[in-house]
Amino acid sequence: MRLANFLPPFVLALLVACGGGGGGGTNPPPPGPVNSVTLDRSTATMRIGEPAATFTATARDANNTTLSGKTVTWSVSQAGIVNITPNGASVSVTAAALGTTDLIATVEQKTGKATITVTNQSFPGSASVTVNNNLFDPNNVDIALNGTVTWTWASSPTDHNVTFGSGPATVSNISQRSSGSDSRTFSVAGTYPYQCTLHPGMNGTVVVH
Ligand SMILES: [Cu+2]
Repeated sequence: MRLANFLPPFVLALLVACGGGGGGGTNPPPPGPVNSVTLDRSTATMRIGEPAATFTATARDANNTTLSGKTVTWSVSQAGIVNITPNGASVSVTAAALGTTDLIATVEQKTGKATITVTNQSFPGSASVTVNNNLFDPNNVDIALNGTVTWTWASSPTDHNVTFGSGPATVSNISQRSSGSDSRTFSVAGTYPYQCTLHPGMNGTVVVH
C-alpha cells in the first residue's frame, strides 16, 4: 500500500508499455536457427547400374517451420558405396559398390541422414502400402521393373489421395477416398515421389528398379 503510493506515474506507464509490446501483434515470429534436418527418405535400396536417385533435405526451426535458402553440405559415412552429385538442397546418388552407407545432409551443424544399401538382390514384382491417418505405411517401397503397388485404405472416416509428383514417367493419381484399394503398375525405372495433397507431410515414394 505504502510502496504503491510511492511508485511515480511514469514507472506504471513503462510497465504497461512493455506488456503491450510483448504481445507481438499479428505477425508470426521470425524463423529461428536450424533445429532439425530430415531427408525425404530415411532408407533406400539401390542396385549398381540403375538410374540415379534423388534425395532432398529439409531444414526446420524449433517451431517445425521449413527454412529455405540454407546451405546444405552432403557427405557419406562410408566412401565408395555410392557416388553423389550435390545440387543445393538435393543430391543425385548412384550405386558404386555393394555395401551400406549413410547419406548425410548437414545444415548449420545439424544433420539428417538416409541409410542406403547397395545390393545385387532382385526386387519383388509387387508391394503393398497401407493408407493410414496421416501416413503411408511403409512410406517407401522398392519393386522390380513392371511391378505393381497396391494402396489399401485403413478403415477410417478420413479421405486421403495418392498424388504423384515428379517421376520418370506419368502415373495417374488415385483420387481421395476413405476405404478400399487401388493399384498402379510402373514400367519405367526410377523414383516416384507421391503425397496425399489433403495432409501436408503425408508423403511416400515408389522406387522402380
Ligand atoms: Cu491424407
